[in-house]
Amino acid sequence: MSAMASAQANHSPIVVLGGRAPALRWGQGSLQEIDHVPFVRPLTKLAATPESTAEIPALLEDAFAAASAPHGGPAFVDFPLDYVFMEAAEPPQDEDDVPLGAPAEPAADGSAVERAADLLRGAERPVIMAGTDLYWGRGEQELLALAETLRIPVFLNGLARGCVPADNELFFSRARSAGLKGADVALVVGVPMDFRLAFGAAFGEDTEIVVVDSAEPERRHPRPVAAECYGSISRTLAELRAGAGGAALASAGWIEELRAAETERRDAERAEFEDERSPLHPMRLYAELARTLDRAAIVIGDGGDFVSYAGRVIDSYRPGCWLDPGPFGCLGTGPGYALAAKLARPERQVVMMLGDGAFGFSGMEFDTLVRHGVNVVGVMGNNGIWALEKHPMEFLYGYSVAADLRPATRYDEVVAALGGHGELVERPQDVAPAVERAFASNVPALVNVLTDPSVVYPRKSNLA
Ligand SMILES: Cc1ncc(C[n+]2csc(CCOP(=O)(O)OP(=O)(O)O)c2C)c(N)n1
Ligand SMILES: [Mg+2]
Repeated sequence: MSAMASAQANHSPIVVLGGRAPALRWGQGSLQEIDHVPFVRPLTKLAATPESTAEIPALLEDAFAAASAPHGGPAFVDFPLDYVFMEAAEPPQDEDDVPLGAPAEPAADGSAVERAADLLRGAERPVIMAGTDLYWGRGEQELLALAETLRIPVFLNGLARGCVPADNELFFSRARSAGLKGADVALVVGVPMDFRLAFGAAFGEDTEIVVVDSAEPERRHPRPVAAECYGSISRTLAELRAGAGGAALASAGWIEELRAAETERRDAERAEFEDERSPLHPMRLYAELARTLDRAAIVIGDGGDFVSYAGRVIDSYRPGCWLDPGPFGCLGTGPGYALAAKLARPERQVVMMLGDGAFGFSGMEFDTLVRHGVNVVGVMGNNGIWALEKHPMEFLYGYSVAADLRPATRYDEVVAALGGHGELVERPQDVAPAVERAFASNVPALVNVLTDPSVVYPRKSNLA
């Protein structure tokens, strides 16, 4: 159910198949006789049980269609044991069937797109803030074309990270608050104005908001918006590019201003990247790690503050290269994501950034990785605490409860005992060589890096 809730919040199209006590004996007390459907219904776009063997194929087609229609999400079907062992005729094949996972997407309303294009044409401080549905809508090429043709700075979150390469001159991350606050027109693409965008307050009071998404929003927008374009994201972006004049806006000064802010923030981080302490500052760990990652590395985050740091400083260059728990924020997703990512892209580096707390939720999945020979490298920021819980408690109450783990626990030895490769790292200069050895080990690996529990993450986001 946690996986389904995470998929719901991330708009991940997945179909979950369940077993179920036999229909023939329903109500008589079979083993595990429980109706799953009402439990999972609030988490899914479709949750159903077939009423006969013959119904199974059509119901599964419905489940795949529901899961992949925008906004994507989970669907659930469970199968009564007796129906699975019975037979039914093959249903006739429908010639017009759309292939699974590729529903035809309608175009957005033309007058809304026109209104949006008009706003853009007059913009001098435009920004693009794009998120997860851009990725699912395969809109990255049109986004890049729009940004580069009109000269619009781009900020990305969620699964959209990497849809504009981190070294593109129009990509910004550290300048985000200046960029969103100072924008005259903001294209908000494939991302809801939820807590990650301060419920709309991340933008300036006078910023004109243009919403572009694959489908109507699930929640009301928290502030008035100037235009709403729902339909094929890539088509809308192409139409906006043409409609706004197909040439550079008067944004050169604005881009320069944001680049200066970006550079200033990056320069200010340098001291932390070079921090010499042992146990390590998490930022130093990421600086060291950056030496060993390929451009196409898939980085997965599972943890608290350790992953917040990763989200700030890890650069993505291709779509699908950054996976984190997303807005549902459920710990323990890392090993499952890593297993799937490495199976799908065996030639790529797949690296899991793990908090020691997160390891407690699904660290045993290293056993799964070992048994299936899936060579994922975990890099742990082991600070001996649940920092994201402990530090806020100390700030609010002056003390903390139940947020301490055992200091310097040898999770690397746990992974070695399960048949993987494990290393303990206590000094900054030992990180990169240990990660190199982990990649070379050809088994699932954990580099257990001791990090400083006194480092408090500079948190200011409004979660609630
Ligand atoms: C399943 C689940 N349980 C509890 C939480 C609340 N929670 C958020 S962060 C965190 C601690 C994470 O600790 P760790 O992975 O060590 O990261 P750190 O903050 O220490 O860097 C907890 C318990 C959660 N997000 N998900
Ligand atoms: Mg921790």
